[in-house]
Amino acid sequence: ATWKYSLEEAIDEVQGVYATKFKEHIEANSDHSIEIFPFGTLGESNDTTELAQMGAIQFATASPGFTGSLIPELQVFLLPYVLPEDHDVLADFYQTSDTINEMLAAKYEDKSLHLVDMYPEGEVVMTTKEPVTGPADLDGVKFRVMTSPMLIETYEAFGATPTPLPWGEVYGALQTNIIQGQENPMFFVESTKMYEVTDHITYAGHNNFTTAVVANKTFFDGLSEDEQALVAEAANVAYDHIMEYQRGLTERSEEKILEAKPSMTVTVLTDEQREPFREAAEQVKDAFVEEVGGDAQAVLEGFQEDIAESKARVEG
Ligand code: 6CS
Repeated sequence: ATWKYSLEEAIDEVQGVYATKFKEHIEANSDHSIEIFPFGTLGESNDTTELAQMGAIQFATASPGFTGSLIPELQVFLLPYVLPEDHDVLADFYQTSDTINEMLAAKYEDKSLHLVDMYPEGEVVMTTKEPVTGPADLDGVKFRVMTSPMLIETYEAFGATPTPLPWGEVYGALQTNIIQGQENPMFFVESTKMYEVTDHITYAGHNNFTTAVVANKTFFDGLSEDEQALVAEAANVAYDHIMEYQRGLTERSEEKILEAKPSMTVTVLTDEQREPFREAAEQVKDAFVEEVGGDAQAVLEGFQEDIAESKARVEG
């Protein structure tokens, strides 16, 4: 059969590189083929997630920045200063975390989705029209966030005026000054030319962009055991590939941006400058536990334990 697989990004961006590897593995080892639908061909992320829930497509890339509205506990990925910064610790964490692969995976099943894989896409940086060295600089800045409520909570705590928008509206909104800032990994700032409509890049070290690959649950449950194992194996191969692919990607993307626009400023906040953002993060974690309720606290605690274990494994 031909399986349809949607992306929130272009084919040569991180999600597309992952999907291409996944497709190659499935096609080399079965009679199935995969048709990839890059961003813009089937709608915004919320549309493609719905298509996957309905079974109109078999696979979708669905980032928690959007699906946190559907499965509130997923917003743990959006909390500032929770995920580790080290590449190898991150690589270990997504693959070994029981909180992700059991607790959160079960929540996708309740929404007619099967969690195939989750992976990080790179440290998130802020790009703005004015320089940012602390929360005071975000005062009055309409800052675009993805649509999950905890991102609104985060940027409120960071001192900005958060403005949730689907991805397709961001470039135009910056161009027309409806918003004055947004956050994304460096590769995406480069590939989508965010540097054309903002002038300053700031690293605050507050998060890494997480995405998820999901399958329609009825479709996945209907596959044979061998086919299910093949999907899991393709995801493993694609995961290893995308983690290797991302080594040095942030630095290379930064160089390309500075070549295209030498006047762009890039600021890595010092530990001291990060302190007020770290303090603000505490109230966002409290809000996550209180407002999301349910398993939110267990998920956050599970995350912290799983991350500590990954750190010990990688650094030990
Ligand atoms: O900011 C966004 O909405 C987009 N950012 C990335 C890195 N991928 C897809 C997503 O839609």
